[in-house]
Amino acid sequence: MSVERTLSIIKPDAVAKNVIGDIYSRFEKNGLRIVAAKMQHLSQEQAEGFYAEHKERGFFPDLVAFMTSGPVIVQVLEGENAVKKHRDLMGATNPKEADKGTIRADFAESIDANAVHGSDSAQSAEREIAYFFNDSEICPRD
Ligand code: RTP
Ligand code: MG
Repeated sequence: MSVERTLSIIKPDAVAKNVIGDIYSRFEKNGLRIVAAKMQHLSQEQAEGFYAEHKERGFFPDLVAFMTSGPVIVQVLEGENAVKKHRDLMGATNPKEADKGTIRADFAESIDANAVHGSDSAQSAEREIAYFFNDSEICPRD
């Protein structure tokens, strides 16, 4: 197994619900370390750039409006198989389809307001981490 990094976002709905600590606790209990973190209210340009891969999709305007509707917490998680482990903890995109005990099953209301984002591959993680953090803002842990 390899130690990887992945980019995680706690979306505006979960920040508003005051469940940041619960979500962080799930990461830590499952062997993921937070090696960078910040709270930010994304601008329209930041949200559009981050989700650029979806810009031709019908849901894109709603996605950007939602992601700019309130502050988010962005973090880099580090651990063995971090990309997949994090996606497994998140659950399916649509909370109605998410497995019991996942973050989206427990906290998400809808496919739009679905509590968290996670990189979907090592390649996406590299791009997404660089989108939000400089090297000097990432603090690897032993
Ligand atoms: P994310 O990127 O936020 O971690 O979510 P994901 O990989 O599970 O899903 P993705 O396909 O990348 O879609 C990004 C976000 O767009 C919204 N979405 N809406 N109405 C729809 O059919 C639809 N499909 C996707 C979701 O909020 C999803 O998280
Ligand atoms: Mg995605």
